[in-house]
Amino acid sequence: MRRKTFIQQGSLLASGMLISPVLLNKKKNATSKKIMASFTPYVLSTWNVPRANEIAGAALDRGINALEAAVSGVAFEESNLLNTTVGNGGAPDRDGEVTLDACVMNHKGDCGAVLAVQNITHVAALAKDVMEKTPHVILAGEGAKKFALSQGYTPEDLLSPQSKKAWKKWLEKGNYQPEINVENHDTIGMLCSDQNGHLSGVCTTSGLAYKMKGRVGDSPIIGSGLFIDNNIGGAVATGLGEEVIKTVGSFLIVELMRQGKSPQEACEEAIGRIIEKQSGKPDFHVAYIATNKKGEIGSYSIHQGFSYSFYKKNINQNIISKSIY
Ligand code: SD4
Repeated sequence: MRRKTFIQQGSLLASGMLISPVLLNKKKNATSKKIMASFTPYVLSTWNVPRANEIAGAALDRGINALEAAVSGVAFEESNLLNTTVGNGGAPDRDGEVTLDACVMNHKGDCGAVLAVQNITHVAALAKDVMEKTPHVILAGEGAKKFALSQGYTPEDLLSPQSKKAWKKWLEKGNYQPEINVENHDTIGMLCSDQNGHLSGVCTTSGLAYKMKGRVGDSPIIGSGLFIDNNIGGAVATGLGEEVIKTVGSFLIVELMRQGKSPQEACEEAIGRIIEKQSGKPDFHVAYIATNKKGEIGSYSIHQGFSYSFYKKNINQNIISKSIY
């Protein structure tokens, strides 16, 4: 387990489980003071992404809202050329083109998504822009890129030398096999709870390595790769997207929590729904993380090897998930 603690100058807001009324919101011409409770923020992310988690957590501790914090956290990995499953440097499709998928969902139930976008690194921010600046929820392919350029995003060649080399090697055999194992995934799903106790989430990925051109997985599909209901909780998925889509995994988890299951129980049942359709041990991987409004968290995966990152009160941890096999 990797555990990293970092110290920040005593932020009153970041200390304490639930600091009862500390934020005084003075309104113009108002004689009474509006009192708001401040909740301890936290960040829950798929995989071992300490820096992304820290960035989002520190933003939340400064009072940034959950969605802004999540988008800023995942942006670090989207720019990280060494991460071959997210953003710039992500593994390409069979034709050698990097196409990215992302979605966001906030505490109001608003959402935005971009599918199969080329040449734009920060697709989580782009999904947020779709949500906030268009009347739509989803933009795909060329249309998403055109929108990004209209918003001032800089076009980039996303095929890093490292990813190009790996793709060329794959081409030597060129077997199309939708296999997700520990080496070829790291989709970042991030759930943030802010000082108002509002939940938001983000999911960003380059998808399945060497996928068919035009293939889109679960990650940008609201309800599959990500779902938030601010009254109940949130969930996010990683792994073989086809299996997550078939069971509408993240929505399922939130609905199970609505029925009274803990985040852990809900993740386990959602994995169970995938497994019950298989004969024997599947060779693909799926994992979920979830949180509820009480601040409880859970995670479950099909195979060993999945871990999640959890930040709260300046403590950033990487925790090994429970799994069926
Ligand atoms: C997909 N779910 O495109 C993504 C891949 C993934 O970690 O999660 N990788 O199917």
